[in-house]
Amino acid sequence: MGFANPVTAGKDRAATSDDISARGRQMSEETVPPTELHLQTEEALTTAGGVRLRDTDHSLKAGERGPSLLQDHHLREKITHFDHERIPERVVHARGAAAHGHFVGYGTASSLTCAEFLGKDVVTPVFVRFSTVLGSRGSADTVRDTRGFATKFYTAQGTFDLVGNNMPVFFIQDGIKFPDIIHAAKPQPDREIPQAQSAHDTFWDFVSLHTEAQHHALWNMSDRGLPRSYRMMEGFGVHTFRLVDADGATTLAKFHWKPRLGVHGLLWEEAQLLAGFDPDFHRRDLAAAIDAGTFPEWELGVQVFPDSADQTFEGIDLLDPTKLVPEELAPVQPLGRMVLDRNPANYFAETEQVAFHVGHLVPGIDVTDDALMQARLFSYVDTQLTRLGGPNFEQIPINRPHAPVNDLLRDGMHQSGVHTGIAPYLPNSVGGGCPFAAPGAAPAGAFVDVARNLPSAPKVRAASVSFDDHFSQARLFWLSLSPLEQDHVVAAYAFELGKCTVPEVVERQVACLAQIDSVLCAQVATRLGVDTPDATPPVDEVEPSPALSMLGRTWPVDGRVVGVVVDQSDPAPGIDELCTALQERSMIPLLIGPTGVPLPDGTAVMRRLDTLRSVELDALVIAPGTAALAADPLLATLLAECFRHGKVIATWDDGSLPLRAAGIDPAAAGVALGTGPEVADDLSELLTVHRAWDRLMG
Ligand code: HDE
Repeated sequence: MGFANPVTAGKDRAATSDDISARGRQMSEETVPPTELHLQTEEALTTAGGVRLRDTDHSLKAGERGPSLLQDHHLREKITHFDHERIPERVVHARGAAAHGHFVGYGTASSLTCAEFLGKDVVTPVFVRFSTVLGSRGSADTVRDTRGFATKFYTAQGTFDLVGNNMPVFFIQDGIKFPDIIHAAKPQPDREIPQAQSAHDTFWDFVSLHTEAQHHALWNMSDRGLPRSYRMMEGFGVHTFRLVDADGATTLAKFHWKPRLGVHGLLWEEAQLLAGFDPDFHRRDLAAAIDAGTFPEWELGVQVFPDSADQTFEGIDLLDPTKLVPEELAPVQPLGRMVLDRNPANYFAETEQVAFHVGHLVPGIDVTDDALMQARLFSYVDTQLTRLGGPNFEQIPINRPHAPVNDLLRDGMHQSGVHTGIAPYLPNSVGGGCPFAAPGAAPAGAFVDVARNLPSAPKVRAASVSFDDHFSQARLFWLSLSPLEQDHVVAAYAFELGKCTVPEVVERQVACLAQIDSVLCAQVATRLGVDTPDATPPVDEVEPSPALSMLGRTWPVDGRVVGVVVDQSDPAPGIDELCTALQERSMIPLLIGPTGVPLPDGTAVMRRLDTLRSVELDALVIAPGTAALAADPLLATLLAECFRHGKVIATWDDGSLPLRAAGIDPAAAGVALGTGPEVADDLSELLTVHRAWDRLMG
């Protein structure tokens, strides 16, 4: 009699008890137990101790009607394990999604750093976790927030973690303020409201009092706070790092990730709708793009600056993480390319248990004295002790270095290594003196902390006067945005401050806006119905940095989702050709119909008009044969939303009838009327700028 596993039984044949016994013998003969447990590949259900189970559906009871017996060790094991399935979520960045991939160096960094993974054609596996900052694990993806962009490079010289964000500046100049900004931004402690957003009194109370946060807050109010996709975000190391070349010469550097697909945002209304319609929008988008083979890609680059005694560049203090260096002053030099091409197999094991640490540095990359970075060097190990249950979190598979590990760390909670030898200390003689510290610095040798002379200075709790300027770069960012992006910023401030209930907080923040720009301040104040204050002292003039605007360039359309509306009752020819044309251009067609019935050729219709909103799409095509849908209010809503959100809309033949019925001008910007499925060409051309911006500008 075989073990009837309902999952596999129908596919092949049920395993026989002989098969299972043979496998059991084989496993017991293996000297090392398998490391990948519970793959659901074995036929027989077992306890955690590997003993086969006959029944996991009924407790052991005194008679069929109970009561249950304390003796039931299987019940207790199952429930106890379940009771402890959750681990503490991250204090910040709890909500995330991740992917595996690889990084290939261009070899362009050799004059800057001896880090081997940046060498020409060196391929390094990576794991990247993207995240929001404020929300809990179950919060929505599309909230207005900073996004984390953390990359683990499993290099041959050990693990390097670049734990950055999608914005180049940070709220605070010194890590000692981190608990304050996070307490202010997280839900208010009395009622734990609001979830995952900064639109509340305590956040604006803090940033209006602690004005070094104004620059980062402005980035949050811009479209950067609402990424269209993780695939379409820039990444920034934020801090200035110190690179060390093979001769020990040093350079200061800021890391940048540039997405191949460009930087794009959602509209605020889209983000809000998505929080209800698809709270997993970014998570799903990343996984779906990888499944579809349209692998997300970024180029890693650096801005470099001389390692001068004062650590400033063009008057910008490089140790102040609330400041960026405009690319016009220091261009980003490409170092290599990263591709994400594999989704995690298990969210908990990989995405949840991954532990990044800014102290994971490799030879050739060192930190600077930035007081924000210095505090992070402490925090990232400390936090894992609670979150991952002790000091052995580096042994969890996703965290294991790919370089050989030969440390002297022993024992502790969740130790999974079986260390041999009797001398886990140095110096020793009974262990042959092993392991030896590597002689000399990289490349042949070890990581060596860069020796720097410290200025003679008193021990103080203070910041340098160069940190006192809190507004000029916020102004620089504001002036660098296009008028449409500026409109979005005004609307964002008006929304957020409109949610505040304490008038003094609103007034103080509006006064801060006056220090950034009088137009910004006046527009927000007018919307809020409060007075417009003057800037005191008057604002300084600054040069804008056009590179900071997200508009004005064209980008590949890979992985863009194009809805194709069809009517299964009367499908016209050409739908197939259209979908093929979209796929050939690396876009993802999503067939939408009034019902879930497949097309006559068996092609599945993935969405019904009553289960879809425009927010899921980047563009919409109305195929021919849909004239009968012209009166369908659901299609009218879909079209109106697509139009209002500046989405590209295309039709051919009588596909334009629903468009006209919805009152949309076929001559409007971003609308393509074709004569056949070749309309995919016009559509992809229009999509290269992301949206029909002219339509949105009215
Ligand atoms: Fe973090 N940060 N952070 N942070 N951070 C964490 O580490 C912290 C800062 C960033 O996907 C925590 O493992 C302090 C700047 C990302 O797992 C924690 C300070 C930047 C992630 C922590 C900062 C970041 C974290 C939470 C001020 C951008 C998610 C759980 C000194 C350059 C990583 C954890 C992931 C996560 C502390 C400032 C980015 C608590 C104390 C600046 C992307 O250790």
